[in-house]
Amino acid sequence: MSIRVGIIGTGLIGEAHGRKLTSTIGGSSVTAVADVQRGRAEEVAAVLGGAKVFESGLELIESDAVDAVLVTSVGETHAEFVLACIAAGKPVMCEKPLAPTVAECERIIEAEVAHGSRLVIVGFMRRYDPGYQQVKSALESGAIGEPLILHNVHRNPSVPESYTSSMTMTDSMIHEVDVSRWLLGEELTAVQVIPPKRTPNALPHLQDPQFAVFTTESGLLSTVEFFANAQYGYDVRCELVGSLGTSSLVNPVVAGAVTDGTSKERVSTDWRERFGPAYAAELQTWISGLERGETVGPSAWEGYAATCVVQVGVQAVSAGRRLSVDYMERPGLYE
Ligand code: NAD
Ligand code: ISE
Repeated sequence: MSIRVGIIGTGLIGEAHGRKLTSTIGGSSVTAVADVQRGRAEEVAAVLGGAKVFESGLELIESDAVDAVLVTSVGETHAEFVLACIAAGKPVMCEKPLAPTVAECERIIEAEVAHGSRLVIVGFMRRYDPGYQQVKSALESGAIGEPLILHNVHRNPSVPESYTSSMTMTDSMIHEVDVSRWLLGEELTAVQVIPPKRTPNALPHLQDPQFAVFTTESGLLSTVEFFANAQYGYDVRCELVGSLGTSSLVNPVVAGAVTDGTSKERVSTDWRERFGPAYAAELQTWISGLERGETVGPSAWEGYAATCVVQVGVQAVSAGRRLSVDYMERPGLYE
């Protein structure tokens, strides 16, 4: 049986996920799309082999032609669509953030708990990246001993004018927040932001690069350098320092050349290329789970916890001191 997916938000990642669902992912088809920019939805529908274009995301969710929903619209719209999916009893994969505010995430958790079973997964694709998975395996095998410090680097070649200093937390570092929780297996309980010297290439309104230190329940540190206008490429690094050794993420080699006695490797230019295989793996895992009647992927709790941390992180940007993060009690559905 093919899972008929409806996509809400046919921008950059909506189109990229749609292409994967109609080509490389087994067991799915894209039957419906919706976007407030109707012309854009029509363009993407044609690329995806003629999906039906709906007037609104809410209409798409109600349609009998849709078994499962992919929410890839802008973050501010996520909660409304995810809540409508839960009300309709339809599985939904929502891109990060689950929602930009803790209050919205709490409403989603309450609705899913009231529904009684899991329907929601969140697009934290780095968990599916072979490099991150190897770092996790090195830790779990005991090879590097007790985990002590996680160092993360996240560099984008550039960001649009609309990108704000808060977005360094809510849009970008949210990935490191999720990776830290997932790799270390603990909640993050505090965050401090230490602004480094600004690059001359920073947008006038943007603190760039940005540096944060997250602390876990047991006192492990996770450091993050986020550099929005790094110019040279899209570069993500991660090193887990343990009591007996360290484990580092190795970026996939996208192309190389050896000339004049010098070896050169090309760096990815954007997230779509760097994490292409991880996006495919997360989508395939979701679809294969749905075929078996299961919801497989990072839960609404994972989305909620990440938003709790980045919401405090945004305050920490201006507070200039370490702030603590609090959570609601974890419902049994997410144990
Ligand atoms: P985008 O701006 O390219 O696309 C967003 C689309 O949503 C636009 O086409 C816009 O018209 C549409 N939209 C806005 N409001 C809508 C509404 N009410 N109903 C239907 N459509 C609506 O942005 P993007 O880069 O594709 O990002 C979309 C989401 O995906 C964001 O939440 C972003 O954080 C996330 N994202 C995740 C990753 C990742 O690595 N996991 C990468 C990029 C983006
Ligand atoms: C974007 O929204 C993403 O999620 C990318 O993975 C990230 O690298 C980038 O910084 C964000 O803007």
